[in-house]
Amino acid sequence: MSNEIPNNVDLDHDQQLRRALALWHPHYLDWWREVGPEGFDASKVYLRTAISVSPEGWANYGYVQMQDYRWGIFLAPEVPDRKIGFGDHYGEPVWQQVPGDQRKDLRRIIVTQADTEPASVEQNRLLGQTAPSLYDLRNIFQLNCEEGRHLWAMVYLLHKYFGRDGREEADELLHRRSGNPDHPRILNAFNAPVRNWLDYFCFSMFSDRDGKYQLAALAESALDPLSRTTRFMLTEEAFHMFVGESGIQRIASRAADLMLQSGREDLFELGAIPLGILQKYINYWYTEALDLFGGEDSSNAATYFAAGLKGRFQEDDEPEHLALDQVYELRKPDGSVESIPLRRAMNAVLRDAYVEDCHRGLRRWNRELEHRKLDARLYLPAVCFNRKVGALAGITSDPEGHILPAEEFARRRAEWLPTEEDRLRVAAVMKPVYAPGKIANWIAPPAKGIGGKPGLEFDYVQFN
Ligand code: BYC
Ligand code: FE
Ligand code: FE
Repeated sequence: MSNEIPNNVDLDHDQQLRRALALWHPHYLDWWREVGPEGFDASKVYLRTAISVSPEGWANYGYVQMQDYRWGIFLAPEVPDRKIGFGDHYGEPVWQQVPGDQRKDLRRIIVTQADTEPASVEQNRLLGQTAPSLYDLRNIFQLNCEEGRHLWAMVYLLHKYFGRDGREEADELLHRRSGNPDHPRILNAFNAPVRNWLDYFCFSMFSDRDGKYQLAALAESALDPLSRTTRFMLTEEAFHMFVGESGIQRIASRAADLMLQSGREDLFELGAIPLGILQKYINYWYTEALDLFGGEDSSNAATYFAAGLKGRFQEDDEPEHLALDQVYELRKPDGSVESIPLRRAMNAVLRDAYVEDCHRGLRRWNRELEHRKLDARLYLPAVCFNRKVGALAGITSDPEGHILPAEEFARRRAEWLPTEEDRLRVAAVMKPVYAPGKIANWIAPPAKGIGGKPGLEFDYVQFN
């Protein structure tokens, strides 16, 4: 089996796990065929496959038909003598098995994380039909395969540590469907349609970055196998965020060039994307991602922190690890401040780290505009804008965070968030470009290629 499924969990000697996987694997492949990337079954894609956790095992590039991708199970190397880093069990040895009283919460966290992985593949399903270049086409397929592998990583935990319940959850993960009203994915943003490449780049920038922060919080977990599997997933996540961040940067850079050349702002007429439209997509996906952190005041978050299940981003850097007798001050747009006991505010604490990280990306995009001496700037909306989950849900405000009467918000919504007309105009410029050396008009070429290959002059995908 280890020939088929690359792993460092000694699959060959784990009969129980082999049995569970032998039943699940064919269903996974059915799921991939049904809702994975559409229309490229016969194509060969220049992909990277993880075959071990060492740096060499990583740089494994070659042409693969996606359904033959070798999805594997990898844990980051064990940290000897690792101790629990926060919460009520601070300083105790980490757990190699799931304690009975933590079973329910751990299962829920793992299932929630797991559910996002196949959801994202389903959301991207049709994008191969309109890729701006072979480079971009290859990258989306790389992300799809790795999100598939992330599902494997979580299913490994369910199969290995949660017995029959775990096997049932693993089956359910292949039955829910993104956007299906009867059987939706668990978190809102993973049911939102990703209709075009602007959605997709924003999704990779903002939703995959939520992935980075959630995985980092789980990498702190007292459950050592969860910590090790999420730590390895994080090494893959870096590329996902790169795809999103550099994708938006390339769109901004192309828009800036065309604005300078033409002296116009409505770039749709030139077959490209106006900055104002890019901004609306940023507003939408950024605020969807803020909702992914859950409520600012959350008893679940407090329970997870106390029990040692989910820590803060880089918990080691915190001055202390109990988070007792402290408060988090949540600023509301009406000027009021809500004091939340720190443990209950862990979702907000994690979200704040995330927001800071997003601003780093924003500064890079704006540098493209500054360099060209354009006055226009992109921005990230206030955290109270367009929220559906948590303490700020339902507040109507403009992107700067000024409260508006609900009617005014409804009237002006189209200034700030994508409309059906915007989507149609975006769709109209997104014609596929599938020839080496060529790229669509609405995006700048990548700064460099993949695996030492050139950015554009390489057939990253071979059609058969
Ligand atoms: N949508 O106490 P609350 C990734 C529910 S992305 C719908 O405020 P809590 C990836 C919640 O379940 C990373 N429902 O928050 C990216 C609860 O329900 P009940 C994904 C939501 O429990 C791109 C209620 O509201 N990883 O990997 O602390 C491509 C009150 O909840 C939402 C994780 O999320 C929502 N947005 O939940 C591929 C890590 N938010 O109990 C992959 C695992 C909350 O009232 N998840 N609810 O029925 C968790 O750690 C936590 O469950 C949450 C916050 C972060 C989701
Ligand atoms: Fe993932
Ligand atoms: Fe990802």
